Amino acid sequence: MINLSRRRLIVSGLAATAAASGLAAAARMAQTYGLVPPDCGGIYGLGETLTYASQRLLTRHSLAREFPRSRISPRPFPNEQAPPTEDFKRLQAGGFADWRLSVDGMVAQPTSFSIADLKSCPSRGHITELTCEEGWSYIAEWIGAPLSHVLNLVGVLPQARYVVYVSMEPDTWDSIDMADALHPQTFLCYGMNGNDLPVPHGGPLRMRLARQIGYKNIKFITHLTVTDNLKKFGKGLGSAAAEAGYAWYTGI
Ligand SMILES: Nc1nc2c(c(=O)[nH]1)N[C@H]1C(S)=C(S)[C@@H](COP(=O)(O)O)O[C@H]1N2
Ligand SMILES: [Mo]
Repeated sequence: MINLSRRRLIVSGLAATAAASGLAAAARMAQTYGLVPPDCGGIYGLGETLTYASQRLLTRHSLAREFPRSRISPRPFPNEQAPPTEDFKRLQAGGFADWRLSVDGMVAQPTSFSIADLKSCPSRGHITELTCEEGWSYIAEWIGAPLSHVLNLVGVLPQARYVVYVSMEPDTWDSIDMADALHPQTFLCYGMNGNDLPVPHGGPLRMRLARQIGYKNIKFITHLTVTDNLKKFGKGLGSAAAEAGYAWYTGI
């Protein structure tokens, strides 16, 4: 763990290096400190690296803005959705009693959780804004089990660096680093505005992280894998979105 003054030094080093000797040298410096995002190889690679590295060094522990209840949007807006698969319809018909979230990878004890199991964990809630990259946003109260709590239950190994989360929706997955995974505003969300999470919003279970943009909040999640290396997943860019040209890290 690096302390704050050291962080400041690295950040000013990154900025000074970017100014004096070009972005490539700054990116090399970020690499030295393990702050290179998995999608850094694309056209925006150097910019991605600088955004991610400076955010991680300066604002790792900051909280996203929370709102009073009076600001909850009267009409939250679920985005367009692929038709549900037969498997999903079967689980929905059973009231999601058979829904399972399996957690594996670099953990001491791979475990599978029902929604009831997750509801019996200490709950965390916040009233925050969900912002879509397409320009709309709304404020809602979200509630769920802190991802940090679930990770503690399964015993994350010390070498772990990322959590990959996979939707029941085909080809829909993403990942976050440990700083976001253990962040107090990151949780496995099963409730919204006082009710169970509605299916259009990802019910029975979605990832909810307040420090990143809407598309990182994957709906219908059934599987988490803890890993030290994102190269092993898909095309190695850290998410299906990154494979489609969107940024892997979308800090707000
Ligand atoms: N499984 C799944 N998760 C998803 C999406 C999706 O299409 N499928 N869309 C993402 C995008 S682009 C946004 S902006 C948010 C929107 O959340 P909402 O539909 O609850 O408003 O969900 C994200 N999670
Ligand atoms: Mo979005």
